Amino acid sequence: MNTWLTNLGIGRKNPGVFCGEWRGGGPALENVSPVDGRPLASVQTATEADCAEALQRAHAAFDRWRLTPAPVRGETLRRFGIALRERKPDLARLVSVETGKILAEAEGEVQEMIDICDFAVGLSRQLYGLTIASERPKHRLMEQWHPLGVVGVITAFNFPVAVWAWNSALALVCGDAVAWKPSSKTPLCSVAVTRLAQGVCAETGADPALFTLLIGGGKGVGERLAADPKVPLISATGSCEMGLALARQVHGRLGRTILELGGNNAVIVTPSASLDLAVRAIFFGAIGTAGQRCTSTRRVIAHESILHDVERRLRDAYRSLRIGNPLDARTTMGPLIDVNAVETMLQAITRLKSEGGRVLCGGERLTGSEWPGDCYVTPCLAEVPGNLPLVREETFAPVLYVMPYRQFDEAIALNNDVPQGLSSAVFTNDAREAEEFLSVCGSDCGIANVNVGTSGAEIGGAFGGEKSTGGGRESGSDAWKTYMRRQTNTINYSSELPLAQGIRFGVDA
Ligand code: UN1
Repeated sequence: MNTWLTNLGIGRKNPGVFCGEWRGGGPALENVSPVDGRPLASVQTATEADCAEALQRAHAAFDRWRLTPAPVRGETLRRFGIALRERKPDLARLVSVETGKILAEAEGEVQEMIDICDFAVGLSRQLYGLTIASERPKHRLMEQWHPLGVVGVITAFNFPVAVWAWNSALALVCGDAVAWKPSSKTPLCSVAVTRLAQGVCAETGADPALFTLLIGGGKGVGERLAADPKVPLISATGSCEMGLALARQVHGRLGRTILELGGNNAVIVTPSASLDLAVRAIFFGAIGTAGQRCTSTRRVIAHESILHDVERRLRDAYRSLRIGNPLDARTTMGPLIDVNAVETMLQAITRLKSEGGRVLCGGERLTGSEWPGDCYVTPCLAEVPGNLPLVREETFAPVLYVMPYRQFDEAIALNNDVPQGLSSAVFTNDAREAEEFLSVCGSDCGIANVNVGTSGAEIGGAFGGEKSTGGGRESGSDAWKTYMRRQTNTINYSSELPLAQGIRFGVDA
């Protein structure tokens, strides 16, 4: 085993369930790296008995944790942030090897975890409720925020640690316990992060079962969490299909969800835009994480007068791109997550041609000793006349569609005319266009940027999208409120019992 893996507590065989102790009696998951197709390590999945025991311990941990003052809870997150800073290089390496994203982006992902820990520490002293003017004399009306319970967090392969951290850091300072079901494509990242958390709990005295981990091979663990009435909130990241099935189950028992599902993110490039900035942002948005971010740029809506210029610049950038081992500092794009992802991409390109799209470059599988393991592709740049049926779908791969517009209204309509509503951007130096894009009749997405690309959001803002993206908000701003229950309190310190709305009831009416 490599030392950097042993430093993270990863062995050849790993238990995949943590609830204060490590266990996992289910079948082993053999994890293969997309970097070279070689097995990394195996992880023992959760059985039904493991899930039951782990959730029971998480509930017991919650019962005590909710009584711990929030700023004291914050101390565990502060120490977790320090542990992450210390382990950043090794953890980033693991993220890179397990997902195939380049090291620079993997480091950025670990940095997102550190940032949200810092945010959570501050938040632990700011879980404010309002005091509201009562209409009755000598009455006080106020609201309090109380912890919710055990929160289920289901994460995807593309951000195997950061999205868990957005949810968990907030949930934990809010007084909740977390039960995490990571993607079965990235189990080792979750084991490494949970081991770090376990160490932090040993320092602070927090119950390690607050950081419960349940690795499952198929849908089992997710469905178990979704069906459990004692899990009041499930935060899930993944495809729209997964989110819809999960929502049916959780909402069917009137549970709460935070859904962060598919995106179909467009960049509008106007005639006044700096094409240099626009093309750099599009390039990062479309190629970053090999087009496997939910915020990836999938569509470019360029004014017809500059369309060919934008295409030429993008084609130049695509052609000079270095594809290969994500650990090599010269690499800009690593492999896709697995062979299935490559097949899906190639099928989408075949369909694109049959629907009337034109491939400008790329879209091929790379073979040869430089690209072992069958997961490397060249990113595809294509021109389309508009939102073709395929373009309206999210293909989770580096495929970028460029389409023309004439009037700015038409560009906004194209931006909005897809089922998803996560992220969007306009590149313009025209203040009216920028304001129009951000206005009530502008972009309908949860994220709308001016002269900033669609991906790479900071943790300080609320993150999430509208329509079939699911409507959830995670990370910054006041997203913490979803992890708590709001209680409205009216306190009477008079010797009368006045009723609201001035109602006189029963007495000398
Ligand atoms: C995701 O792809 O699920 O804004 C999250 C971004 C990152 C997070 C992406 N900060 O691109």
